[in-house]
Parts: sequence; structure tokens; C-alpha cells
Amino acid sequence: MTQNESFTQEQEAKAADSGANASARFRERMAASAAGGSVVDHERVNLLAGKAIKALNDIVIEEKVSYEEYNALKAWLIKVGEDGEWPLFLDVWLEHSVEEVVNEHREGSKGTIEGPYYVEDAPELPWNGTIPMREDEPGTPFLFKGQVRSVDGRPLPGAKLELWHADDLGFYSQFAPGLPEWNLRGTWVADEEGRYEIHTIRPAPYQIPTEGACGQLIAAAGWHAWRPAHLHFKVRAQDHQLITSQLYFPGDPHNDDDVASAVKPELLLDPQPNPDAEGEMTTYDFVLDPEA
Ligand code: MBD
Ligand code: FE
Repeated sequence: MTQNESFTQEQEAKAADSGANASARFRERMAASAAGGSVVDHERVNLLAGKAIKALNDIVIEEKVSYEEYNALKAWLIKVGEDGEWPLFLDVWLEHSVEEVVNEHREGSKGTIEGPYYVEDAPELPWNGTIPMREDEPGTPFLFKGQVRSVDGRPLPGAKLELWHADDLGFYSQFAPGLPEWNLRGTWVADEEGRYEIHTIRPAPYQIPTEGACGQLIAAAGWHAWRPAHLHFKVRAQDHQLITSQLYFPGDPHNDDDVASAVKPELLLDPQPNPDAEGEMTTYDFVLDPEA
């Protein structure tokens, strides 16, 4: 049994905040980028909204949906908004398809979804820095090292790697309360050969909040709420396309049935005992495509 399966009520309440906080943070980011809702032209809205509405109507007709079911849907959709869980819902059940089509032609490293818990401007650290964490941060020490290169093999000096991940109980700073602001979030600047050496801890498997609307859907459908343990990355270098990715640990029971469908075989790490220090280490190189 992992720690997540023995959640206390207090921990459940903390997890519930995470979904709602993601809504507020997303709204702020959209306001800052001025992209909120006005950038998609009429023709595409007509096409996409039209197709989405038709797909739902087809389901109603094919499956002979009852008024009880229709009203249950209406009540649930209202609750998703009230609980602030639209970012959670969309990132868990839709973002993976967007990521797939947008990055279809990439030659470099695979990416995957960003999810709801990214925060810009995490503290900058040297190429071999230790992630901000609490003095008594629980978890196995984890050394993650590698190199950022272009698809032609050229190292990319000064590349920036942002890493964010959950703590040993599955909580993200700035979304669950009671954690230092930048806990387990940082930005590493690669050295003159594009190399980095990140000192952190291994994250725990993660259960999406179960007490809100998304959890209600999962329970009602008889699904599960688990994501495998994962590290989130954004990697950028001059004149190259940004990669948003996640990396996973072999043997995690949820690598094959991630609730967010965001695991790819290329994203599995191979951690080994660290011969020079306590804990584990692994290497992983990021290969970036040049800007289109
Ligand atoms: C996460 O930590 C996450 O990465 C995704 C995709 C959805 C919910 C929580
Ligand atoms: Fe995550």
C-alpha cells in the first residue's frame, strides 16, 4: 500500500484545493497572455463547436439517453465549474490528444501533457543545483542528469530546464496548502556543453483529487484516479522549440493505465542506485527540434 492509499481526511481536503486552485491560476495566465477566448476565428469555432455538439447529439441518439441521465449530466457539469475543476477535467481527459496532434512531426524527444500544476518563473539554479525543498523533505534522494542537444547532435549551452513535481504524498506546491511557495520547483541553466545535474527526490504516485466533480465521475463510472509517479519538465533553448514533457519510473502499477493517458514508452526512466551518494540516479537527454 502506498502512502496515497491511506489518505487522511485532512489530506483529502488538501487535495480538493488543488483542482480549484488550478482554475484561478489558469485564469491569471490567460489574462496575462491576452489569449482568453478571442484568438480562434469564426470559421474554426463554427467547425469545432459544431462537431463537438454533433458528437454529443449522436451519443444521445445512439445510446437512447434518458431524462435522468441528461439531468445528471447537467448537474455534474454545473459542479465541475463550482469545484473549479475544468482545468483538471480537460488536462486529464483531453490534453493528451491535443499534445499528440500538435507535436506529431517532432523529431527530437517525445513530449507529453503539461497538466494543471505548472507555474512560470520557478527559481533559477546552476547547472548542478538542488531543487528547493524542505529541510526534512520526505522521499528518496534522486539525481537526474543529462544533456540538452539539437536534433543534429549539437549540444545546446545555456538551455533552461524547468522541473516541477509532487512531493512524497502527491502534493504540488502552490496548489495544495501548507507547502513552501517553490517547493519541488526549479529552473536549471545547462552548462556550456548543455549538461545538467538535478538534485531532487523521487515523487510518489499521484491520485487526482477524489472529492470534487472529477472524483465523482471516476467513482460513478467505476474508474480509478491514479497517475503513475512522474516528473514534469519544460526544456527550452535558443532557436529551438520548447518541449513540455513528463518522465516516469519503471514498475509503477499505473504506467499502463494512467488516468491522464500521458505515458509513452520513450518517457520511462531507468533509475539505478547512486554509487556516490544516498538514493538513486538516472540519465536522460533532451533533444530539441529547431524552431519551425
Ligand atoms: C497531475 O499532477 C497531472 O500531472 C495531470 C496531468 C493531471 C492531474 C494532476
Ligand atoms: Fe503532475
